[in-house]
Amino acid sequence: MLDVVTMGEVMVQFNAVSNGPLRHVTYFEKHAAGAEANFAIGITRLGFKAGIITKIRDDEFGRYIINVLRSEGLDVSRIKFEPEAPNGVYFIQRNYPVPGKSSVLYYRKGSAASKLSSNDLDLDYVRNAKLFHLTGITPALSQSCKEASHEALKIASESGLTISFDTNIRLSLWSKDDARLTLLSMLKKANIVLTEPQDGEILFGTKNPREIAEKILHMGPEMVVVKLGEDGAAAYTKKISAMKPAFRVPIVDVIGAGDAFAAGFISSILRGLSLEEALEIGNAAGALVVTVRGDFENAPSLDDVKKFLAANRKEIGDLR
Ligand code: KDG
Repeated sequence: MLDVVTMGEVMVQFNAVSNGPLRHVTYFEKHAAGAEANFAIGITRLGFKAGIITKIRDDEFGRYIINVLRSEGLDVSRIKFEPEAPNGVYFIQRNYPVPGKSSVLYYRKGSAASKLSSNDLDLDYVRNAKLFHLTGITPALSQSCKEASHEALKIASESGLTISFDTNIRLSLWSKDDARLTLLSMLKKANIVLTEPQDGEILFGTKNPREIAEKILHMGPEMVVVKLGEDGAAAYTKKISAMKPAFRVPIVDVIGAGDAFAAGFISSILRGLSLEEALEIGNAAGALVVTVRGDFENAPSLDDVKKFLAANRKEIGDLR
């Protein structure tokens, strides 16, 4: 039985080897990535069993993606093949025009994963897990992906799974209005919501972490985390809140940090750790990921987290 099931697109990522505008980049490094897969790999490395529902085309890139997921220990048995549509790819430009930031250029419209529909959902596969994780990227991919997302959330909620939802609004995939309408209806079903100030502004008209958290807690979820990038992260329940600063590390590529954070935070909550401990472990996972190219390659094991925290002289109790 799986601990975690997620659903989303896994793409081939071409990450610029040198910094600067893509028109001047000659070499790219190949990776497999996607917010939900990054999360699933992150939480697998932290000791949980995870599987992903997606669609890929069975070609060289598709085989590469499956090999990566399988070698990371993910359950790939619910990945379906899509004969017609291509696998999504994207390029990453690093440290330009804002040093310390990366930007993405997608080639994914009409991709194999965007063909995912409710018919591709193995309902028992979802029902039998403990946690279902979704992000705002999957419902943005197509109408059929939006319907499949609603359906998966419904099944997970009716079956009593814990649902974690990362708003992850990508405005190159849909409009602000579509994102707001869709995500507000989805967030109600979640137990743990992860978000960030820019998404809060789109959803609730405020970038203030506490105000965002209050709005979401009012809708039903029990826990809200606001990711604050280089300022760390804050977590809220109706009764308590906590805030932890980010660790200072050399930044190579920030893409994937939020997913690693989510894996670190949620795995810690599943283990029964406190909000402070969960935030610190999430921050550690996010910090490690930004020091290399690729979204999950530096996602830590529990042992690596302990070593990282010890080296960074942060105090933490036993990682249960
Ligand atoms: O969170 C990282 C993702 O944004 C990146 O891997 C690409 O999945 C991706 C997306 O859709 O933006």
